[in-house]
Amino acid sequence: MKRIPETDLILNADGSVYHLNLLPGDIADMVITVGDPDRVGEVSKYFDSIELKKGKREFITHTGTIGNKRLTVLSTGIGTDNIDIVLNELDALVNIDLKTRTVNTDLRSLNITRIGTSGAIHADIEVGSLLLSSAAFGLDPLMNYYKQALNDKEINLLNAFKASLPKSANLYPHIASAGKGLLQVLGSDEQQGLTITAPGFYAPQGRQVRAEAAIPGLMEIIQQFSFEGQRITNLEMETAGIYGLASALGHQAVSCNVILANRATQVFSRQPAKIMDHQIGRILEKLTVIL
Ligand code: R1P
Repeated sequence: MKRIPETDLILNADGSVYHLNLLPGDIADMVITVGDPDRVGEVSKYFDSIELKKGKREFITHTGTIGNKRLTVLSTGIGTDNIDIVLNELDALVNIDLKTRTVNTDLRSLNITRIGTSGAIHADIEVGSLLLSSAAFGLDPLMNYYKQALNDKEINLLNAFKASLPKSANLYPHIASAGKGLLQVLGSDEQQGLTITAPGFYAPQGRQVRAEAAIPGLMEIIQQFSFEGQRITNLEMETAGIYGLASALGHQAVSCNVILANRATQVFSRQPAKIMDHQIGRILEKLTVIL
């Protein structure tokens, strides 16, 4: 069996994966990712017990239980460059024998739920609400480096999105979808939509502060996009990478966007921490039912 070289999968002296600093037994099959390292404790405060707290750089991990269900919450920091690290190292923890450096014959599938913040782009999507991404368009480059197996629905949606972009924009979008089973459980009664994952916060999300934007009208273009009754609902910075790599590696992922801003009405939440706490509680309740 093919041995993965030391420089392709780097391990620390204690055998833990390089960036996450975790050993195989440290994570549960139910993983919650958050962007902000401070949000890890905001999730794990709902755990009945915490068995492990580890971290390195922006990657903070708590593993514990709610009732007799085991779950892990870990921070990814911002952006899909970090998602590349997090998803590959999480997968290595469950699907690679780190001693022999070979891929296990029985592959495990993780349930990965992102609890992140996001901005809505239509006036009718309320600040404070939760929105689950049924699929995401990545304007970031991550999935241009991995082979994807897209279905016809995804190909048609991606082609329609590409056609809506101005030729001069020089964008190479990709698409990836939520894990069907997990989306059904978490999202059957929740607001859903198409998410854009941007490679930045300001001009890449159509914001104008001081530096001049190279793609004028980016916000209007994505607001106007519509394909077979589907519209783009929100912007953030991780979902397309999580969905793309989860699909490529055989994991289920759903991105739960807590809407803190509405870009159409230009409103930002007055109580972001309270809203986040409320939505964390709701999501955990659903996850512990399905665990
Ligand atoms: C930008 O402020 C960050 O907030 C959103 C974006 O995706 C980006 O990571 O998510 P988090 O609040 O989970 O970090």
